[in-house]
Amino acid sequence: MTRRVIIDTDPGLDDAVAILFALNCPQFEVIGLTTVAGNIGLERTTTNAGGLLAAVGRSDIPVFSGAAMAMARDNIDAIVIHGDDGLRGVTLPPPMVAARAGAVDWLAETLMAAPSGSIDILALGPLTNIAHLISHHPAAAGRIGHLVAMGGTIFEPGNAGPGSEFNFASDPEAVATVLHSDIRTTIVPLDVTRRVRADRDYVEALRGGPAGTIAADLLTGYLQDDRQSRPLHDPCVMLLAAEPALFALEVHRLTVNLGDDADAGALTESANGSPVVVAMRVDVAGALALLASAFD
Ligand SMILES: [Ca+2]
Repeated sequence: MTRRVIIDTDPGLDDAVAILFALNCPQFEVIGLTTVAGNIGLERTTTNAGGLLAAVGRSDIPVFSGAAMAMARDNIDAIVIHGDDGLRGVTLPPPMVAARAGAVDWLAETLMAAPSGSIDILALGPLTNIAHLISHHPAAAGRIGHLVAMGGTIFEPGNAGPGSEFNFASDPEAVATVLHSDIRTTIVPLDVTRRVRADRDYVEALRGGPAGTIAADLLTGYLQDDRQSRPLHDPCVMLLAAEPALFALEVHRLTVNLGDDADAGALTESANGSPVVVAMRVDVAGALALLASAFD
């Protein structure tokens, strides 16, 4: 069955590959992209989102720009990984259609206009937009069918702080807002995303159609510095939404570190934490095969 989805994103190399997969995956009808500052500033993530849609002839899908700043702290960014354009220098065409401002208001209007529970949100960046939606439009937020978010780590070392993951460290207050909400949420942490890795042979095999070639070019940028393989963090969100049986899901009771220390945004298991579904293991071969299948 096709699910209507909105992708909330900060592209970003692995975001871009995740979006291309979703556009090619028959399980999804992508009804819009909302952008957030994260991997790089908001202006660039918004341009990248529109450019990606233009590159694959899908400028019928609207782009709405959202939060330029985290809820309560300064932005961090990931230029070292993603390059200063967020895409490691892969050139996309300019957007065919200008993005509009007001992602959070558009999310609210769209959710209110659709049957309750009929739209899922696939969140690939800091959760700032979703948290603003919950805070300012709680009735609309309550109509989200399923929120699947890449972020956090349970047992793996962090990639922002010793125990904190980049998306969640970028806006810990937003994570807390989501965890405290009643939205049906599944978190896809580093424990899973670090297992699903692309190496050069895998990337080259994606080439063929236009979307596969763009995905391969993007991932080639991600593999530079002679790395053997790189994790496909954000695509795991799409893979879980498309084929949950590939993942082992567990309910964990989690709190998020709201301090100012190096581990801000880290998750901790706690008896009085919020229960949330977490993907803890993945069928790696199945996940990589499903991702590649969309680019055949
Ligand atoms: Ca991302």
